[in-house]
Amino acid sequence: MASHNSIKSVTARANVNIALLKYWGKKDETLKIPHQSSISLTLDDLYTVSTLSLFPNACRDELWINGEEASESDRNKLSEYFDLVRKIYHINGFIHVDSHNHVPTGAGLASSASSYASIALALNELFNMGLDKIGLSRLARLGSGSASRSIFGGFTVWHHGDNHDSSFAEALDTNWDDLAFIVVILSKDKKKISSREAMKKSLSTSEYLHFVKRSEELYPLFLDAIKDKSIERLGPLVEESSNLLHQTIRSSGIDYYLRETYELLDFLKQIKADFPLFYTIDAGPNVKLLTSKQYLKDILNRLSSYHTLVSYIGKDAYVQTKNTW
Ligand code: 2P0
Repeated sequence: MASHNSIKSVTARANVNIALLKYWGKKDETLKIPHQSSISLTLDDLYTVSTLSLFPNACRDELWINGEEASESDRNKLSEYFDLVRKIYHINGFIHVDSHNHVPTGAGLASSASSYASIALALNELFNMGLDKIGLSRLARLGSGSASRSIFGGFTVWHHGDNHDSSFAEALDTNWDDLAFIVVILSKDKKKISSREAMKKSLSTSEYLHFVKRSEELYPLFLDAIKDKSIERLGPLVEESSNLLHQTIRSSGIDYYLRETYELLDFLKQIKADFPLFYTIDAGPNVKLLTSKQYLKDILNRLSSYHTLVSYIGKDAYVQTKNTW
């Protein structure tokens, strides 16, 4: 494969995604191959823009996040990813990354998915790797599992696969676009236990086997509900996958919910009686609510005492600019 071409700096943008059928746990830690397939929805207006540059005299990879030099541990994590990519794709050169997250700080929306997806897109251009979108999802997965799904807009499925080639995401062919997410921000604190650490702990629990088995059973039901554009069928599946995830995490002695999370879930019971409204919760205390656009205004009125933000369905990741010098 080609090493440097004439392009020396590339800027790419990718949106965050919310898992509807959750990914949790890896059978290959290095390649980030999951035990089960997952399904997500890519959001708009919540995204990362990353500029990757090649400087001739660089002696290590560099990482800047939101205009500030990243911590040594974040830089090392990214450098480990680049080491893996350099090895698998036979490319050379240290890379300077300048990443900007357009996600409200502490909103509990994982930016690792949008970050690594944007980095993968830029890498492909910078090193003239010639990857198609499925290839890009493999490349993004090596950085963070959920990033494989942020290459695509709309509904996306990540096929678990068994190795680097067979584990990739792709878009589900649907034009269902009247959905909206309300993110209810209950805490802005950085989580104490990373998803990566928590996943490892879950693997040794007996609940985890149930998580994988039930997720596999849910998978075709999700596909049917999405194909039929039925929020009444999709919503309960989304809640079941979220509950399954948190039961599994709790069985390893970790609980990402706060008192406020439990209180909100209780409060939601009243609103859920009046509207199609379904919750999903990731590795943090904040709550994401899935509904149809037509009910948004009324639901937001009922949630007026909460800090919320609204997001709709977003598009594929894309390259913004390429520069030579
Ligand atoms: C998901 N999460 O499907 C699940 C649901 C959080 C809960 O993927 O170790 O940052 O980099 O592969 O992708 C968060 O985990 O973990 C995640 P790594 P990642 O979105």
